[in-house]
Amino acid sequence: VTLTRREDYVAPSHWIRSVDLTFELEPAKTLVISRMQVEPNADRPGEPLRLDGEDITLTRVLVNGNSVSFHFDAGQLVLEKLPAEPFALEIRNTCAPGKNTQLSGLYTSGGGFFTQCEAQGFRRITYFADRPDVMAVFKVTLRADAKLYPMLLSNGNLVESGELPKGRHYAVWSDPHPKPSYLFALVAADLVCREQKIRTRSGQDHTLQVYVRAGDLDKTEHAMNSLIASIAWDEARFGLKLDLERFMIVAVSDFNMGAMENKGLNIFNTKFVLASPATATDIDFGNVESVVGHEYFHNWTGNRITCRDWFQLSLKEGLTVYRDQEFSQDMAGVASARAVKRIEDVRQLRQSQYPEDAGPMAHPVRPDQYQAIDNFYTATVYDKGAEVVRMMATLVGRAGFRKGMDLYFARHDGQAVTCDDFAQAIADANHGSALAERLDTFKHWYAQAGTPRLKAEGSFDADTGRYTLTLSQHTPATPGQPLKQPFVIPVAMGLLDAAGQPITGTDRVLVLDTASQSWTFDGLTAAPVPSLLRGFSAPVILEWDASEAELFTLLGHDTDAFNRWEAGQRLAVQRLLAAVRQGGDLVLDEAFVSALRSVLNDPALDAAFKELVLTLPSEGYLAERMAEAGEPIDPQKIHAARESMRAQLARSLHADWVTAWEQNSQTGGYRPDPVSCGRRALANLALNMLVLDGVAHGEPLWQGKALQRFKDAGNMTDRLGALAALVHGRSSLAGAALERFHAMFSGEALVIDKWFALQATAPEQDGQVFAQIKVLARHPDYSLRNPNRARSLLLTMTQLNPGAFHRADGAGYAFWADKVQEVDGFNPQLASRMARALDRWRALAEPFRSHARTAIERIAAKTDLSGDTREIVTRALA
Ligand code: BAL
Ligand code: ZN
Repeated sequence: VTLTRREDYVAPSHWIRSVDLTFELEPAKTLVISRMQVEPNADRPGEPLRLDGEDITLTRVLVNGNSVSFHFDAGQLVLEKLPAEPFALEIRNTCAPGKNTQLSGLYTSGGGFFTQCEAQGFRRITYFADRPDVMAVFKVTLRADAKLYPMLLSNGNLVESGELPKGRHYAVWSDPHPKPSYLFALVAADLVCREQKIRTRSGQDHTLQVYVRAGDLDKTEHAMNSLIASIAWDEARFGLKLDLERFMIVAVSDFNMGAMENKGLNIFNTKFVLASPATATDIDFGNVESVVGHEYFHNWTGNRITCRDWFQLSLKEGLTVYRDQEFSQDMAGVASARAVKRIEDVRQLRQSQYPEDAGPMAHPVRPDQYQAIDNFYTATVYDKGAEVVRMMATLVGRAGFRKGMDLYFARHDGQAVTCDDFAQAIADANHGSALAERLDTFKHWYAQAGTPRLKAEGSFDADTGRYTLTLSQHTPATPGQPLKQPFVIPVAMGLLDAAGQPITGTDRVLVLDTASQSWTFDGLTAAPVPSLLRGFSAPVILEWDASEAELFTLLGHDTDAFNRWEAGQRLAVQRLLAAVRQGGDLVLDEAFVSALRSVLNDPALDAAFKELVLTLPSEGYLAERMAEAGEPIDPQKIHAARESMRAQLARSLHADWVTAWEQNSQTGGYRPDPVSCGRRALANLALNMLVLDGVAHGEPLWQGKALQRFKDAGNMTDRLGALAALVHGRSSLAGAALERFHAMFSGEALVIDKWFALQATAPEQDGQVFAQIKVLARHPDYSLRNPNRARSLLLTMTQLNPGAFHRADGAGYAFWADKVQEVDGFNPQLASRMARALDRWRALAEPFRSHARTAIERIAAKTDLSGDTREIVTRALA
């Protein structure tokens, strides 16, 4: 296994200025002819040209039309004694798309041809300098059977097409924008297309197309609308225009990632394109909007300006996640709906990135080394990377950030650059700003792994009326980084009085850039309640020893919706962890229950916000809080405590849940707008609680109502919500409803994924859920070959159902290890994702810890384990 290091970067020996590719497409053996214009890099004269290639067969190499000597070294094709002047290089090779089960490079899915080249898939198509700093103009000729593959697509513009002998046809595509090989794409398949012509604000005409299988055209309207909205948003917010006449999105059902931003030809996992009210939930509609936006926004942040090397991945991913989050917030509109989106994003960050930062895979936003780059498409690079960009925007202000982006494009359009270049542009456009003044310290966010602990201590001097707030920071060691420098931490805050009213003039953004610092607030008449880290202004863990009274005040009154929600979560976490520690029963206090009741019944609050406040912190989140406190994680005790709290909230708020249901369960004709989505979410939570309580007390009323709702529902959100209430409540009506659901949607792959996932999230009791998951793994509809289907059961269980996965007998881990080994045999990228499930094994209590170690060691013992999965298990055991 070789380690690639950031510090070893050297510019390429040769530039490839243009590529003319011809594909003779056949599943068993596809012929690829690549004609390149190559220019030696004047800074590295006389060096050999090394081309990457993997799982392909070379048949010819010509330099300026003549044969040339070559050899292979470490998987690369090495050409020596090359001309010192620019030259023509022709390579012929074959590949076998029909046998490509890794779904990287050129592969077949559902009888069509598709590609995935990021990060290193292009080398599985032809020999090339497969690195992002080599940017070429591509011309692509596709030749294939006309009946089987009527649509022939590649990047850029269609310049020619026609018939060929023997029932074949061809198409020639030309992309005028130089691009790295990871942005190459082709599609040859039997697809239909939704097309729309638009004229943008600046008066340019474009053709937008969404390509899908014949039966799916009715599920493309939302993706098209999302694309149109994305184009308008990027032009309005950042002045960035669509630079292509034609922009295409293609849906494919076998796909490792969510989607891919290939220039002009985005290829999407069907999960993030297809949406109809009957088959997709509100969450799916939101995801389609954000992923369509994300891939579109890459056209500038990723494609026009790309990464110099893969260590800079967050240059495009962190920035583009930030942009898609801002887009979704702007689409949500009003402040309360924006806050809901922010809470959801933070919940996601803390659920997936915080454990990563605390475990064996901890790495900086800009990693220093990797074995398999595919393993670094992580929550750290994406979601923490987005928080780093958001902090810059906070430090320079909204207008300043726009100026910084303008400068970034002015300086670097058409280049392959680094995270330093980005940060420098934002700072240089904002001289004298809080960012520019401490840019070097700020960049620790790119270099240091680990989640900083931000400690807050307040003291009030009644004699002087002065409140002093002291903030200090500390970041625990992570693998390879024992000592950490202080970060620049923007802390948005304000003070409330004891009645919860904001104290005028106290709203600020404090910037902590040293180990510890104090701020004072004068003229106060009583001790204030601080509201700290508003809007989650930095990706840190806030250690603040708040009193119960302070948290109740914040939950009831803070002007910052994020901190209202956060106060409710803290109150729940304290109670849940106390119950786990005491190993005893959890008895809910009236103060907590009535605070939640007030939120639930507050007519001034949005349903969406109520649903977030009334949803308890996840078992995974609770586990991390325990680990932070240095206590071994006992997933079963956490599960028991959380279930107990759910049952008590179901009982003590019964009348309030009924009211919430009655007020929110009828949302009329389906529209996925924030208000209707919020009402459906709250109605579903209420129904869930009412069924749970009904089953616990042998009352059939709400189980019957849920079944009726399931049958009558006019959209998937309501239908799946009612089914989830029955399944999660362990109602005796659940089994028949599940069968009916399966029969109703047997032809809808994405809905069958939900059917598996729902059962994989059922709250565990006496091992029944795990037993059912094992049965489902043998269901005729189950398959590990399709990534969405594989994830629907396995990743759902390992990520979202700790109660089922973490068993005292270790059977959950053994089952997982078997599946990881099996998947590793044909799709290493998928396997290495699944292999991350026990990253946090060292934080577990016994006997979980020992069983986990055994299971990881069993995976590691597989002799032909892929490099991707080996990196994960090796780090886990290190
Ligand atoms: N670039 C890989 C998929 C994405 O982040 O858009
Ligand atoms: Zn991306």
